[in-house]
Amino acid sequence: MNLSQEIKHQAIELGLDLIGITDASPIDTRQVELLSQWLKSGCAGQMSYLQQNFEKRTHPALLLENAQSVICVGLNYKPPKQKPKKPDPDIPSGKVASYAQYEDYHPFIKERLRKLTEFISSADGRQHKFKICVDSVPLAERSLAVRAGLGFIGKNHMLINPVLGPQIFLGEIITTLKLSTDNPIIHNCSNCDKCIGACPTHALTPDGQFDANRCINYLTIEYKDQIPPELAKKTADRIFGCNECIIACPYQNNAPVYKNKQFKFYNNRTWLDLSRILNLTQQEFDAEFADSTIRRSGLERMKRNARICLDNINKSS
Ligand code: B12
Repeated sequence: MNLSQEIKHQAIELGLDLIGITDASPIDTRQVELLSQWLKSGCAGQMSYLQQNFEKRTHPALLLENAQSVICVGLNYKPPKQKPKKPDPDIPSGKVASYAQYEDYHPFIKERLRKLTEFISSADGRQHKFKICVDSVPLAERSLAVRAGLGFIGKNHMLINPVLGPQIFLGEIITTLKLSTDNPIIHNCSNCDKCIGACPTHALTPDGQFDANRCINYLTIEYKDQIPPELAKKTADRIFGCNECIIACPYQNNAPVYKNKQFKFYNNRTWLDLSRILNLTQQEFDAEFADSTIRRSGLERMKRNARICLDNINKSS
């Protein structure tokens, strides 16, 4: 086994589901252009942090001097089949998107990537530098994952692996170590456009655009103000995030459920009791969601979302 093969073997041993390697060159100019146009057109809404560090986002070597390779990994987060049923209909509840039904994926993946860097250092026996990235580092993660052969970009804008589907978290190790690289998978959605039809707010459009301002994930998690009434109506009983463009994807139907049982799935995070959320104190919220991505939206936004869900539920009954 050469070193790249050993690293791949070790990543799977550590409980990651996908691994591929690409070089540390900038992302394709067409994709740089796509990102730039997307930002200029206002599709990022209030996510002003995306405007910062544009050069770094598109060029991994600007995040680590002398970077040679990027090791890209994926963690399957398709939830278990026996999902808990919606609680008692007399207890109004809000739905949580599948990605947030688990413990926070950021520290989980980072810890495995840290162990992988230790393995690489001991296997290679030389001093190399590493930078671990999971979501929050300014880096075009999907573009690099495509280049490393982890999957293709679907019409729902997700990185889709033909076997594991779209419910995959991404992480990377940028390193000064030169490794042999993988080839991209040649694949696309063909004439399927189920995700576009499934988006409740038309955030995805047939011409391939994605407007975050209309995406329920953005509105319920990132958006700081009152959600415009016509979009608030469409969030229905979703209190945190939305899954529609993902569950509409045929690759999702055939994908296996998550394999790494160390990645903690919470039955009680699939639906949240809305009146309970409205009555939580800051201390209770912090304690309950300390290890959850739900923490990101903050208590005030969760209460705003809960009020919208209650309003929608009352109107529909
Ligand atoms: C901002 C952001 C969001 C925003 C905007 C989403 C979006 N579609 O851009 C909001 C809050 C709405 C969001 C929602 C979600 N997100 Co988010 N998000 C990000 C973040 C931080 C930046 C993404 C970004 O730069 N967007 C701008 C657009 C223009 O860039 P892009 O989508 O990455 O697209 C590039 C490639 O797709 C490529 N490309 C486009 N077309 C093609 C075609 C071909 C052939 C090729 C080769 C490449 C290519 O070019 C684009 C420009 O570089 C990344 C983490 C990161 N650092 O990258 C996570 C990330 C994309 N999100 C993730 C997840 C899980 C989600 C959600 C499922 C749950 C959630 N967190 O709310 C939803 C899914 C919504 C959706 N359908 O995209 C995962 C995606 C994993 C995957 N399998 O794709 C990431 C990678 C985080 C992670 N580390 O796992 N997210």
